[in-house]
Amino acid sequence: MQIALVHISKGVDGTPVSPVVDHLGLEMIAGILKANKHMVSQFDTMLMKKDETSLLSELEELSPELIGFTVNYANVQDTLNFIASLKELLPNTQLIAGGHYATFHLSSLLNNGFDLVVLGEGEIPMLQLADWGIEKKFQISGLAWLSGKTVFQNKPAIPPDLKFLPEADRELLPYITSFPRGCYKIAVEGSRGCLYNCRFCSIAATQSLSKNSNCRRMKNPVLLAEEIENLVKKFGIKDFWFMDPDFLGSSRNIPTIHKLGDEILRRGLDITLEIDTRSDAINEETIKILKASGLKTVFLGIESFDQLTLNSFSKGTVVQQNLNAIEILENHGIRPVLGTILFHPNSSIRQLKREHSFLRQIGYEKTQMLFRLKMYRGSRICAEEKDCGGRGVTQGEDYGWEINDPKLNLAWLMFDYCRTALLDIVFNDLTSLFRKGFLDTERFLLLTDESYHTLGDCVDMILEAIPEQQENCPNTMELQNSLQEILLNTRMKIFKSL
Ligand code: B12
Repeated sequence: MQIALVHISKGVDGTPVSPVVDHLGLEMIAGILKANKHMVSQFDTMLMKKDETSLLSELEELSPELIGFTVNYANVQDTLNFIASLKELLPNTQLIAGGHYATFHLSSLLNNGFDLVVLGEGEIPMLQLADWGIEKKFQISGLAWLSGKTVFQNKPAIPPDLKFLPEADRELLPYITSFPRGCYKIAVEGSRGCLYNCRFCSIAATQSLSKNSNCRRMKNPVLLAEEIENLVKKFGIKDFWFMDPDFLGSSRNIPTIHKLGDEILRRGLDITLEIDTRSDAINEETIKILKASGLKTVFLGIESFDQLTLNSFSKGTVVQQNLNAIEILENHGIRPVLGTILFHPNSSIRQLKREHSFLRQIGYEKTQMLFRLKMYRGSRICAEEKDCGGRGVTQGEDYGWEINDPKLNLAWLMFDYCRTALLDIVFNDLTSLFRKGFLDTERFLLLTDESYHTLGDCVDMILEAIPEQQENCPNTMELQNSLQEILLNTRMKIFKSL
């Protein structure tokens, strides 16, 4: 069968602060389909620098029987607009949506033009659909569709052991290497699933749909090192990003991780690695081994430096573990990128002050610059918090819940005002200079850090102005003017240094 897989990619710039990444989910689906003799073409608008009009005519010409779209919060509206035009050109092609967003928003996607939604992992349902045809949809686990106005939904598929999945199909990788080094990363995976069940997380939510909570499936480390070596040899690629929700996992997984590190080192690949993990999994020995094999950056799901907040998220970590992890990474010269959730339904000014006392020391430039909880539909917090009523983040919205306390809301508004102004320096001014060749990667990153670091000064001012106890809120205009001064100074300092 002829199949197309499409990623209408939004929200990535192809710069050192916002590198392009290939879509491993679609590459894995293409891998299993091709291994089973189906004809598959992949399209990624960012990687291929393709606009939506030319994509439309290419798809019309190809005229596949199935087209799968990966849908997320950032691209859902553009994808829906796109399929509205596509349906006119290819009325008989089945349009399928997949991914985390699709899994939890299947009804609105089906009501807005998609013929099918695949819940959770897509390899097996897509293969069965391609092998058996749409008529057999009743027998294919993980499929949802509309009949009249009613949504029909089969049970989610049982996620397969990773050893049964063929390798990802990397046909689009030659496009990615047209970006300068440092502006792209190649997606690989060592595992799927997470052993934990944090209340805010939609990965845990997807796992629990298929009754697969607290399970982690790992790849064979020798085969994975071989896969990486082949990518290096075939495409000359050097920078890898592990997509695992939690790369290190529990202490039982550590021997496998060490084996992978040793295997990569033994092959002398001279590559860089980035992983996502939890603070309680960071230990000296593992970090030493991974550093030797190329580890450069670790995204740490810190969430908070306030124990009550960590407990309320069912995170299962303590503040000291967060601090230890950061220290270990920095001692080894590895860059931590801290995922933080400072604003959530139980936040208070007192808690923010506690968080700030740590982040002021660590430096806000080490954070991901996202600070407010996103209520992902499907997550426990989204179902349980009355503020949100289970709807979660919807199209055109950022967070999916309101802040009711006026003081906290003011703190957020000021925080966000500064955050966006600093992001603007990086994503507009510095990015444009970088693109014109006035800044190299190293300087771009240095100036980015300098910009983000300023958030610490801003938060000092915000928290000083908003009292914990007193009823009255401060004068917003005055506070905003003072913040603007700090932000203007930062901007000027950065531009003077150029
Ligand atoms: C890498 C990554 C990114 C990269 C993008 C990589 C890329 N090219 O897509 C970057 C940093 C750019 C990114 C951005 C965003 N991301 Co992101 N990202 C991830 C991350 C860490 C790994 C994704 C991955 O490759 N997983 C491994 C592959 C094998 O799995 P997969 O992609 O999920 O695909 C499988 C299934 O989902 C499904 N599937 C996916 N697409 C399709 C399509 C079809 C047709 C079918 C049948 C099945 C199917 O089948 C695949 C194979 O089993 C995940 C967390 C995680 N560990 O999964 C978050 C995650 C997917 N991202 C998330 C979000 C919200 C975003 C943003 C919307 C954030 C934002 N507000 O800007 C943006 C979207 C921008 C965009 N690309 O359009 C959320 C999604 C939450 C949700 N409930 O929807 C996640 C789960 C993280 C989280 N919990 O916060 N992200």
